[in-house]
Amino acid sequence: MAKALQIISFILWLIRCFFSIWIHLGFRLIYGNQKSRLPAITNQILLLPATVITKRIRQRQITAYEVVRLYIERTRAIQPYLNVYIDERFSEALAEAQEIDHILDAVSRGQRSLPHEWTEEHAPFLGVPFAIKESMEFQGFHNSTGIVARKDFISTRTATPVAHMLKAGAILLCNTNVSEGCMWFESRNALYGTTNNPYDLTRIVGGSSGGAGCIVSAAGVPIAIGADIGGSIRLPSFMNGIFGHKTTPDIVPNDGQYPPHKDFHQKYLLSTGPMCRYACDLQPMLKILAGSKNIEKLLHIDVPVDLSKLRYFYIDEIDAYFVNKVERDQQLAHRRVVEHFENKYKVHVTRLRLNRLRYAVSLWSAMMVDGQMSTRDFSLTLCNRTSYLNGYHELLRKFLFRSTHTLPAIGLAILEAIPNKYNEHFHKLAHKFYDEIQILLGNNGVLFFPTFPQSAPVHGWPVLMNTFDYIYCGIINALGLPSTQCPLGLDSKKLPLGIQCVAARGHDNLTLAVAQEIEQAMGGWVPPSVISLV
Ligand SMILES: *[C@@H]1O[C@H](CO)[C@@H](O)[C@H](O)[C@H]1NC(C)=O
Ligand SMILES: *[C@@H]1O[C@H](CO)[C@@H](O)[C@H](O)[C@H]1NC(C)=O
Ligand SMILES: *[C@@H]1O[C@H](CO)[C@@H](O)[C@H](O)[C@H]1NC(C)=O
Ligand SMILES: CC(=O)N[C@H]1CO[C@H](CO)[C@@H](O)[C@@H]1O
Repeated sequence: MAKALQIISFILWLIRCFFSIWIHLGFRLIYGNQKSRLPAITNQILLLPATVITKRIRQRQITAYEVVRLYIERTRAIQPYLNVYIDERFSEALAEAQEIDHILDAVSRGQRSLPHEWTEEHAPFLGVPFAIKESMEFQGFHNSTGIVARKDFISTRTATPVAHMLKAGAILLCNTNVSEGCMWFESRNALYGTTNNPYDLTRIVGGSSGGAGCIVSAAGVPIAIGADIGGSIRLPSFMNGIFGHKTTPDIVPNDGQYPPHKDFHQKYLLSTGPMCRYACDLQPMLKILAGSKNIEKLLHIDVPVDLSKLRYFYIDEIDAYFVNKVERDQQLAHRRVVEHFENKYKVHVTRLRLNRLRYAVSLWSAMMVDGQMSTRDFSLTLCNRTSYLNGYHELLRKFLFRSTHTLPAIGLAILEAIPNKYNEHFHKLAHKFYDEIQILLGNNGVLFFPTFPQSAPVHGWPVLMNTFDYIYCGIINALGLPSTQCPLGLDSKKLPLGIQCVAARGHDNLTLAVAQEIEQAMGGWVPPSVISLV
């Protein structure tokens, strides 16, 4: 068995190398050497963290109207290059900003008092523009999740975390592209086309919250909401060079998203959470998304963390069949993070080898189906939950150019229906692993872990070449741990590098504190376009 897998793995590697050369040559021929040519960022306000924007609006140094106008202008300017947003509410957003300005002006002239719901405590994002993913409900926006059968679906209500942001004073600008059914890490579908990477338009933005990662990085909004069941916040945050936090499960409500979540997803795998360019925005946003009641589950979220008192671990790669090894540039960046903590805090960062990681894909898959032999849940999702997609039939149609589904979606529909008698075993093993890792990390342990083995691949590439690489993120979902993806500057191809910091369940406080330190040390988000302030 092991020998056979080794041989298959080797053959796949050969095929990869072969295709790699041809595909890269092909891309070179089609696109030439032209990489990112996004318009320049021309205003300082487009470079500020959300929490600084709102402070300046409150102090009347800038108006909410000016902020929203600038971000709308930017979003419009990048759309032809990136194809990132789906529905917009630009004129409503401007009107909301104007209302904020009217009232704040009146307050500063002493003509009235600040409305209770607009105090800093209740509205920490007053006047800050934001975006959501298309699979998340906002009344009046599409909620089709890139599925053609749901083409004309318009949300009639607003998802709870989105409502929480609005109540905190943030202003919604638009929703953004996702992968079909939110189950793949390339944001492409037959409804809205493909979203391009702001650092290099020939590359992917990741998924499923790919549009959200892209628009934040390209300075179309300062912050966005994503959701993550197997990497959907962290993969796009990684590929677009921003911060993304997958929270401890069951902290942020997951309602109002398609596909609808199940109880066991909410308990272990699925987390709705913040995506932003600056680490300082993560914690305030997490608090708002969770809501005042749920955030109490994270007891010490407001207590400052002494980084010299933590225990540190790192894992350099997942050694498993069909999972790619971590590229050299990424490895070097991870080393720099480890060395930074060792030098600055005089701690030892322990290298871990966890044999169970070899089964990461099986563990995640078993958790996704709650240990059942097979499901046809995704096939149901793809057909608007009224019938089942026949994967084989659809694959044939795809080859005849008659299908409106993407190849990864069809592949998943086929795979999930194949009975796997090992799911029960791996489900049990995942729970055991879960208990072990909680004990290992304990109250003060932080684990550095790769987010993805290479920087953003070219379009179409992941289907063949990176099929299982999402598992660097997925295994963290299977273990129900909080994780913050942090950008680490750019590699030799001028694409973002990144790393995850992970902690035990409920210890989001640790990963968020470490993320701020990593930002300080490694420089954080690097703008994908030239800055020429006028
Ligand atoms: C999708 O499902 C809903 C019921 O859940 C049904 O009302 C609607 O007609 C279906 N639409 C399509 C295009 O299948
Ligand atoms: C999406 O919109 C349709 C109405 O067009 C609604 O029935 C459905 O509940 C909405 N939300 C989700 C998560 O499907
Ligand atoms: C982080 O939060 C956890 C759980 O709420 C708590 O037990 C721990 O003491 C906190 N750590 C620090 C350093 O505040
Ligand atoms: C390439 C493509 O299909 N882009 C579409 C993305 O979605 C917006 C909004 O629905 C359309 O206007 C674009 O044409």
